[in-house]
Amino acid sequence: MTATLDDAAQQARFDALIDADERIEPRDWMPEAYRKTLIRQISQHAHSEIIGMQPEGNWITRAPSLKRKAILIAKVQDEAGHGLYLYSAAQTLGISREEMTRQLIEGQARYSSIFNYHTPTWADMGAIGWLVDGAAICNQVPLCRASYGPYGRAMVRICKEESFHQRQGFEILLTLSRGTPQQKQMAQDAVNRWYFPSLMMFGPPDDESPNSAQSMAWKIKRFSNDELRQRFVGMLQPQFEALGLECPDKELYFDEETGRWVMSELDWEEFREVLRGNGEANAERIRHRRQAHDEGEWVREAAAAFAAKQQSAAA
Ligand code: BYC
Repeated sequence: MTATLDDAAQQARFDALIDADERIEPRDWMPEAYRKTLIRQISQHAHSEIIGMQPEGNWITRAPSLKRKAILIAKVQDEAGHGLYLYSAAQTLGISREEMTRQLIEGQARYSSIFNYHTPTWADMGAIGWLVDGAAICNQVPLCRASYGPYGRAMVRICKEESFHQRQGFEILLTLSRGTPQQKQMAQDAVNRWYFPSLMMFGPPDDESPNSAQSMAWKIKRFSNDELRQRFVGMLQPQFEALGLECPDKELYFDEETGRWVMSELDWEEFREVLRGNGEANAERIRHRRQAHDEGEWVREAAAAFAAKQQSAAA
């Protein structure tokens, strides 16, 4: 029936589904701009998961115990899984996995700014789990209700795994904080390095966020960048206390009148530089990803040959 509807009627049906909080599925008609926005956000999200494996992967061989090593391997594997669910969700919109990979390894695609920072100490694994996965959960729980079905459904499982990731990060920091004075200092230093960049994960301030209004109207995003940043800052404060660590933002206070956290100005110039490719680890991340892609070529060839063999055997 959909095929016989003219453009205006199709648009009206799409709008009605969005208004009713129903899901748009791959078979449904959708405006071209909605499709493009989803491909942009979902592919960026997938790339973030895949590039996000690197800062932690860097510590697998150096984790301080067998237990920590096993947990870290499992976490990094989960991130690969998240990348794969998300690439699959993006593929339902008509872009191929090869094209998304090409955009990433040729440096044309965005991925989260946060993965362009180095991880010099073990405490960085704690800070990434607590702050980076914590920010990710805050941003991603509302995405479970995103209007596009395959994206929302992928997010449900991802969020469950992210909760485990966040707790393991918190627990690493708690152990260090209760350890020797040097270990506690190492935890504080890592938190000092990751706190402000993790707040920038939510994206630019609302008045400089060109995509937010339309994405919210389409119910892809449910809250603005600043709203989620506020929520995250509020969530963290009792956790700082439980950890016995200090919040690096010395100017932070809660304004009872407005009901909002007033924080020091984030370094948006640093954010823009990272987005331009000039962060401390941008070049290394892409070089590493390209190398892994090249080295994996024989695996892709073998998998394709095996699939072809199975298909001809079944025919
Ligand atoms: N980094 O209009 P705006 C994880 C770009 S991985 C880089 O507000 P939008 C994990 C933005 O793309 C989780 N770029 O955009 C993995 C846009 O540029 P384009 C990653 C950013 O889309 C491993 C421009 O700035 N999470 O958890 O409405 C280990 C203007 O922004 C960033 C996601 O991907 C940034 N931080 O809102 C551990 C969540 N912020 O595309 C953990 C899904 C903004 O116009 N994505 N930009 O050239 C989203 O929720 C939204 O896309 C954003 C941005 C909130 C990020």
